[in-house]
Amino acid sequence: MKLQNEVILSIGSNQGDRLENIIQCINLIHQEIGDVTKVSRLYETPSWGFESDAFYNAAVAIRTNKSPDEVLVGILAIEKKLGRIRNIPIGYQARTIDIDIIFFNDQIIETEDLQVPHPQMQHRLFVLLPIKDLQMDLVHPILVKTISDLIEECEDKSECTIVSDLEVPKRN
Ligand code: PH2
Ligand code: MG
Ligand code: MG
Repeated sequence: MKLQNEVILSIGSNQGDRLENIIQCINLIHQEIGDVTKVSRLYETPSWGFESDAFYNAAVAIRTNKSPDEVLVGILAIEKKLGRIRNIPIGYQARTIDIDIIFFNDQIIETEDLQVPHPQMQHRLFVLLPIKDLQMDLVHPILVKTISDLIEECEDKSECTIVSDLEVPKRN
């Protein structure tokens, strides 16, 4: 049966073995949330919005029959498995792994737990550049702009460098 939902996830790590964290994360997403169909290149990006070590960032596209809430539950479980400790939020903190839902089909979701599209994505080059690598002709359902448009208009000019290619996990 065809998996119904196309979901774009942004992944970041700035603590521990960043490469290992990102690779493990992609594999766990594939095992536990949905088929990973596309993977961006890996970027090193300066910490945005808080003083901390540089991040590794990437993006993936998945296909899944899970609902947005079910995807979120899966994400939180993977973050926990990869050693993320969530303290009482006092702004941003360094983390072994962070997984954010950027798009869920072209749906607009506003609940207490989840906002999709991710409300900050258009302001963050570390989200936009990896998503452009996916080459999917995505259009932001609220701003009605392509990823290339958003990159062009983005006020974030931070220096994001390509580290390496990343592999798409083998099909189950
Ligand atoms: N995530 C944040 C805040 N700042 N900066 C970079 N470079 N990469 C991130 O993934 C990131 C960030 C909040 O989740
Ligand atoms: Mg985040
Ligand atoms: Mg997050």
